[in-house]
Amino acid sequence: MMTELKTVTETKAKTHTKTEVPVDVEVDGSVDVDALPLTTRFTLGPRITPVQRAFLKKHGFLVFAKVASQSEVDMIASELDRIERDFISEGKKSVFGIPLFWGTRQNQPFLQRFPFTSVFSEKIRDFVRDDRFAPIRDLVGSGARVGDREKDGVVVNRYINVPGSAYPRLGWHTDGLRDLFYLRMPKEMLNIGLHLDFCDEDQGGLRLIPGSHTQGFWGMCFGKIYYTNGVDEREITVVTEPGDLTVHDGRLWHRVEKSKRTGQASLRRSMYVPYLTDAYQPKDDTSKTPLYHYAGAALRFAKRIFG
Ligand SMILES: O=C(O)CCC(=O)C(=O)O
Ligand SMILES: [Fe+2]
Repeated sequence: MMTELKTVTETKAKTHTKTEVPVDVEVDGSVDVDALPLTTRFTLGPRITPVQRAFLKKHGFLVFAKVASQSEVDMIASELDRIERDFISEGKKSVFGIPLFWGTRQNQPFLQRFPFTSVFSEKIRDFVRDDRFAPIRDLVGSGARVGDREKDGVVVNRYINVPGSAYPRLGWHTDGLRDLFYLRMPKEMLNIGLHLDFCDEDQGGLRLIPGSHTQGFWGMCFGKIYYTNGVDEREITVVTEPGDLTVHDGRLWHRVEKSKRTGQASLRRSMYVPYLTDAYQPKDDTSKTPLYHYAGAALRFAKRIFG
């Protein structure tokens, strides 16, 4: 019988208390996925297990504990600092048509969303191709490739709660807005996120509504108001440690909550790797800003003005 090691973090997300008791539990192949808590942190092995698949199908997300080491997390963080320095000296405003989100921090420019990082860093490019991610690629679809120059590439977000922050949080959305914008049903799409910082309830971070990936087209359009920020009673907090990997279905409603902390202690960095199976559509310096980026920006602007 298949045996799988599971880490469980008990978090009372609903009541927003902070009782986190990580426990390692042995789970055999016959485990009933309904019996697993939503706070389950799985271990990524050589293949995705049936239990992991069932959890993803039911809830629309998965958390894998400590997939990257601290030294890999540090490597990514320092590559970001280098890329930021280069972009500052070049006065860059966008990459391949995708706008850069610049904030300020201690009166210095601070880049809060880095698209296409693997184009600017060989180390990141190698890292996202590591063998340990092969089961994740297979989960997306056989033959899935890393879209270094497609969509927004390997994106890194840096959320921070400081006065000049352009990006302390991100309101409710599904990742299918682009397709909805073109009035077509988003295809099943998995988002693979690597989390560089410890993130508990107070740190804000990823909130999602489990099971909301099954809602269909209208639910994705109108299930919630895009880019609003309120707490939803169905939401859960995804608690992460540096190096944790999350998989979430792009049709799931999710948001990023603002940190209750301020300054350096509020920094949260997440890296999203696009694994793609559709036709190859690379971008370059002549690529135009996609229309849905304007739609997203307009919604965020309207929200700022009208509340
Ligand atoms: O930072 C995260 O974990 C989520 C970011 C996100 O949802 C997005 O960029 O679409
Ligand atoms: Fe998202």
